[in-house]
Amino acid sequence: VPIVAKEQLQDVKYEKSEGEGIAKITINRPSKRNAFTPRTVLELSWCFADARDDPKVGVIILTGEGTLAFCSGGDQSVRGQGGYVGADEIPRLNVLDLQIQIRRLPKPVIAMVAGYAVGGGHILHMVCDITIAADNAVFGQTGPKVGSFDAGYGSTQMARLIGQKKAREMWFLARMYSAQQALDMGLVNTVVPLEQLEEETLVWCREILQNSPTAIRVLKAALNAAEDGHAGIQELGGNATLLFYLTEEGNEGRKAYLEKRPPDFSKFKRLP
Ligand code: 1HA
Repeated sequence: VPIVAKEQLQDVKYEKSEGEGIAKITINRPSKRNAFTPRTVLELSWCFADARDDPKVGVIILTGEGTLAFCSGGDQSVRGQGGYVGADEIPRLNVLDLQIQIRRLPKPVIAMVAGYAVGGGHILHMVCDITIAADNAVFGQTGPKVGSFDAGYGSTQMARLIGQKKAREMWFLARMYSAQQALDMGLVNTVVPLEQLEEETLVWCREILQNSPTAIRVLKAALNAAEDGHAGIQELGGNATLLFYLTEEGNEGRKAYLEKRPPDFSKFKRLP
């Protein structure tokens, strides 16, 4: 069943702060260390789409329920042949679509990590724009131990974040790393005592919300652009079109077409 309303959410909690511009998306499967199934991913995707489309939302927090885990990756108990299997019995790797959705979302997404961020859950925090970690956070890739790997952003984005040597270490040995080690590697932005995690995350959100939404939107696209190839240029280019549509020059073309007259661009300056 496709998700069309908040009332349908089972695996995920979705909250919006009244008047503050912050949306919070919480993976709510604490008994499984917030592992995701295809359904969880579908629900997360619905929340991110809502947060993207809501003009009142300026920043999004992604987190996990409880203090033991942010997310432990794909739920191995529903892993079948060819992917993770949901009610429709179709094996899926739909978290890959979710990674793209977070990356392309024109608003900052902040991962708020307490406890384990491992496997596919570790990749989710890496594709977020900023990571605030509690001092009990543990980071790692388990793929080579459980027969999995992410050869997409899970590899390329990791190498960008921590460098090639460290990325190879993290994947080949599949060790766990403390919050402090993650900070030293450049994997997270800051580490705070667990009791202050939410408070500190809100401080970062509020600081971002005071700044120009357009500047932040274009910067996110710019920071993605080179690494995302044609898709990255398209994202950045879309921002140029958006800004152009807001100008008088852009609107002269549309008006002229509708008025069935030639466009008159003569008054628009060619700046150096
Ligand atoms: O690599 C990909 C993908 C690649 C390409 C495209 C798509 C991908 C999609 C997904 C993934 C992956 O995520 S592969 C990696 C899958 N994840 C893991 O290998 C992590 C497995 N979990 C653990 O290593 C540990 O549970 C833990 C380090 C996160 C926490 O350890 P802790 O605190 O000792 O708790 P533990 O007792 O192990 O777990 C609590 C309960 O949660 C257990 O269930 P119970 O015995 O109470 O019934 C445990 O089985 C369950 N659980 C935890 N993580 C998962 C899980 N059950 C299913 N799947 C899990 N990921």
